[in-house]
Amino acid sequence: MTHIRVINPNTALAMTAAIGRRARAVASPGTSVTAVSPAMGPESIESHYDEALAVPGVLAEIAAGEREGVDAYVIACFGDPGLDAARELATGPVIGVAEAAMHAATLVGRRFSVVTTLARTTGRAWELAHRYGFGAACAGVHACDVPVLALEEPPARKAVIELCAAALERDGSDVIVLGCAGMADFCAEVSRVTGVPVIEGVGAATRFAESLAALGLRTSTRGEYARPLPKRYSGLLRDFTI
Ligand code: 2AL
Repeated sequence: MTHIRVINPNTALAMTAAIGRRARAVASPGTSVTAVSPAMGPESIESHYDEALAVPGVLAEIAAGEREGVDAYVIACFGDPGLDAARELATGPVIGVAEAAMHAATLVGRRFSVVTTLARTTGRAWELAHRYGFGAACAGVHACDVPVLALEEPPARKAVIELCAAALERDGSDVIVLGCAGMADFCAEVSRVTGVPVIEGVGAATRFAESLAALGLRTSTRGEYARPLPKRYSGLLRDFTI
């Protein structure tokens, strides 16, 4: 059995449960999925401040997963918070949902449009597209201006669907990437309405994580992703001492 831990970096437990349901719905029969939220951190992530302060909780969950023998991890927030640091700590692969969604999008189309939450998060999505090598494939990043925790309310779904249709027209794109882990449930409906492949990163990252684990592939420890050097951490971070 391959054990994949899906970490929702925010502390909204209803969202963690929905993310877990989505990951389990796509996982292979030989994969067990546990979905967790950090014990500390912001209830939603929609600024650089939120993102920075979500990372210690994410790393604590990676450390806990290592003690339990988890095989691979998914970081289920579209900013991929703490991804590099998580790779330094984890033995098995760690996949971010933005990274997974953008990779998947370029396997099924030529150019993708990202539809995300608040306008202030679009810069981060662009930054990640460039970082992962998809600057040319990313045709646009569009904000529906619905905060993360309001995505569960009925008007949000309509706003996201309408924006996805408009984004395809405006960008001349052929694939939609949903830019928030809280949109995972929207995937089938957006696909039905728009007629194009719609990628939500939780499912894509879960499948990539189990594929890598099945192939026996781990993060390279040669160079940048080697284990962090032991040193003293003080104050509130003293428990992070390696
Ligand atoms: C996210 C996400 O995926 N989870 C969260 O709290 N914020 N991303 C976003 N663009 O708002």
